[in-house]
Amino acid sequence: MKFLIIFLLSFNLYAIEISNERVRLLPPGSPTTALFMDIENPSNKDIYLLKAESNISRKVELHNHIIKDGMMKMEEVSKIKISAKSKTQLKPGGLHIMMIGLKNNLKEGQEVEVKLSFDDGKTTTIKPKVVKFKAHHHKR
Ligand SMILES: [Cu+2]
Repeated sequence: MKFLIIFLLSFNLYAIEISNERVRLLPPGSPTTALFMDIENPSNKDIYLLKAESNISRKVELHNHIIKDGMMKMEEVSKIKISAKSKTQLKPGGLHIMMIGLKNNLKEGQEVEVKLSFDDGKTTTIKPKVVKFKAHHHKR
């Protein structure tokens, strides 16, 4: 019985796997930036990211990009779904975490602390680095 409980606890700890986390470096004076990552859910249950918090900005919001009247726009979303046995990618042009009202200019290579809260009551703190993104071109 003891073994079973320990097994379940450790399984829960690894219900979410985060990789490729990075914060976009923007020119000094930029009021906002975005955080991207891959979130993997190896469990049998859908999990939702509900909240992100960081002390580098006044506000942190979950965002998605939508096409409205032929224009790409950002929109706040209340949660981000990570389906059972799958991976959700937060990436440029798609889902992302928006840091609004940066308190200081971010430096390349700087580590940022971000706390993520999920709907199963768990939280995890990640330390993404600030990185320069390569200019990307839209494929047609
Ligand atoms: Cu945004």
